[in-house]
Amino acid sequence: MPFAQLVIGPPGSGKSTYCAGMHQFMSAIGRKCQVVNLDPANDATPYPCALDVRNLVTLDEVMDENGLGPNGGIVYALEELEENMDWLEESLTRFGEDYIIFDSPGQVELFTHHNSLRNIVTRLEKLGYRLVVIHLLDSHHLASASQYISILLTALRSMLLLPLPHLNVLSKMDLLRNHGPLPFNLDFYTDAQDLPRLLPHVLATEQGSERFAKLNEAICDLVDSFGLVGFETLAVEDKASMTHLLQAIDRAGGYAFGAAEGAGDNIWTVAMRERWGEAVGGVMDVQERWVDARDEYDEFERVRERRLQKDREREWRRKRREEGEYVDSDSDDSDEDGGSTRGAQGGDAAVDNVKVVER
Ligand SMILES: Nc1nc2c(ncn2[C@@H]2O[C@H](COP(=O)(O)OP(=O)(O)OP(=O)(O)O)[C@@H](O)[C@H]2O)c(=O)[nH]1
Ligand SMILES: [Mg+2]
Repeated sequence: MPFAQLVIGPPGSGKSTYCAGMHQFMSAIGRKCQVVNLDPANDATPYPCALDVRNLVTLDEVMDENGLGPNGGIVYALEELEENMDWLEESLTRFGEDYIIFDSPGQVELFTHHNSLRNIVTRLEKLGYRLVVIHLLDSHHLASASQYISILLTALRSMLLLPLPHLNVLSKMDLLRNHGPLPFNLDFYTDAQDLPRLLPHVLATEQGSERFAKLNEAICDLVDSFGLVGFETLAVEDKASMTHLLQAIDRAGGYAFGAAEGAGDNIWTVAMRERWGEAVGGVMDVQERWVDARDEYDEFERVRERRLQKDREREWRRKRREEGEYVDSDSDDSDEDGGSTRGAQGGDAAVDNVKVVER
């Protein structure tokens, strides 16, 4: 009963980067994981690619042979994959029970109104894969009320097309602050409730939107009253963010309730039982880390990393000396209690002085 994620999202929303980050993260917690590329246009994958759809079909071939452009080519290539599911099924058997992450193309129609991807995941489910859809949507859409309404609809549409556990994820949280202040706190957008409060902002900021006021209101009421859409957040290089997200994924796909020991990720099993993710990565933490106090946190983490690096170097030199090797001394070695002389007056003091809560 292997577990898997299907990573979808519009072009450039961060799918391949996420696959690389999640692969790295899982390797660090000891979970055996493979990334499978289902994007025939992915010329250079940022992760070690365990299986590549381009061994079956490439975008260039499809475009040349059928006189198609890139968008039509990708849809055609996915249809080819659907026709050749035996190839995929056979290739996957060599990964046994390993956790699989499927990277996919960014064509929105594939996960809103085209059947190939749905048929492919249905076949995977029949093979016993327990899939969770990770739908990445760029957080810059929060900066515009009408774009936010649009991504609510995209999320809803793919939830209807792909009937699987589904997590919508606002990606690139670390860049959100660059898009100016938001009229609401982050939890307003992640909870997606009380949406009619957005409407005055659509009217105030988007030219010509009065013509669509009733439509926007109806959409907000629809999403609001069914309570189906919500969002997780992600900054792919932030460990707290990845921890929080993987916990949510494991709960959604059932990994949290079985198989964890079987897959060998004991560190993670302990983390889940002790609910680490609840201490970090809550929505208001994310807002503080990436929106309200980003500079302070960045400085805090820079200085802390420098301090840790110095500690590692000092430890390394100490061990070499114990083994009788000659090692150049470092100015910080003179400090007998292991603290950094320079740091105590400079960088390290900054760690203690930064006015953010250490998480
Ligand atoms: N700052 C920041 N940049 C990110 C993050 N995730 C992705 N990116 C950047 O966003 C750009 C697009 O990322 P990709 O991973 O290629 O996006 P994709 O969804 O796979 O794109 P397509 O395959 O073309 O649909 C790259 O430049 C990434 O480095 C993030 O969390 N933070
Ligand atoms: Mg990609």
